[in-house]
Amino acid sequence: MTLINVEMKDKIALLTLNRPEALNALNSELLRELYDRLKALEKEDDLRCLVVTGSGEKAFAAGADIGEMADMNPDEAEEFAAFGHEVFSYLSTFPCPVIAAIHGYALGGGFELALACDIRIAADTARFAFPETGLGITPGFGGTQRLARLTNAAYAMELIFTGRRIKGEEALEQGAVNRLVPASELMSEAMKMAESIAANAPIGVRMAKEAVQRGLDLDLDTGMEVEAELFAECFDSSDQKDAMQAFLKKEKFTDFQNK
Ligand code: DAK
Repeated sequence: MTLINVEMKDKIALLTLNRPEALNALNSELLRELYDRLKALEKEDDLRCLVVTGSGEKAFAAGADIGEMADMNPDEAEEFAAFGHEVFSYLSTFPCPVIAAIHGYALGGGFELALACDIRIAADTARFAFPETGLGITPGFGGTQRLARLTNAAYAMELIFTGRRIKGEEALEQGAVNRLVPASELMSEAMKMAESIAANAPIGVRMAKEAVQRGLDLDLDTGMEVEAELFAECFDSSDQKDAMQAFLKKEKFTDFQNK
């Protein structure tokens, strides 16, 4: 059985965590498969956007697999942590946008998986929390860092220290998700957003993602320099030339070649 289903829909890859009997809990096998699938997808020249979701009605992902972690010794925990970090940072720097489509539970590592994506769309059934401190650990897949950057440090600390479970409305209000939609519209909204990204020039989208991400760790002036450098790289592409020429001829250009 495969733990990650991948469906290509035109230029969009839909990745579905496929472990519904364990609420898509993230074990090493699933993380390994996610990593391998991403590596294979990176080679697809036509790929423009990824959408990540969970299978079943109940969960996006209910966290790292507690059964697997429970008896780990420190060496095993370190290995699990190192590989998990590699997978999550690969996902977050993947060379096209990644949208999380979240329904049901997004807890602990599941919340962190959503936070590692570029954009989050939540269904009204979504429930977010960091239960880790109640299990004697800290969030370890980037939650302490990403939630604090996305919302603010005090809010991230409140959620992490208390383990309080929040609904989509609060996540939206705090900026932890981009959009909140009825569950029945979750996938169509996520695909619609992916399609509008896929309609743009891959080089522009890719460089913009890199500029935003690198800039988050920089002061404004250095961030502007990074932006200028990535802006300049776009001028090496035929997509930029073709799209601008088409504009000058008052034509609409949609035939981006990723070149
Ligand atoms: N791990 C393993 N199995 C899980 C699971 C999880 N996180 N969450 C649910 N399951 C399994 C349940 O054990 C159950 O399996 P069976 O008993 O049927 O075999 C099945 O999924 C259905 O769950 P329930 O029967 O419990 O369903 P309910 O509707 O009653 O409750 C629930 C749903 C989501 C409220 C409940 O399952 C629950 O509380 N789950 C645990 C949620 C949780 O605490 N998540 C955080 C895990 S800790 C690190 C990296 C990562 C992390 C830490 C460090 N480093 C790199 C250092 C991350 C840690 C975590 O995510």
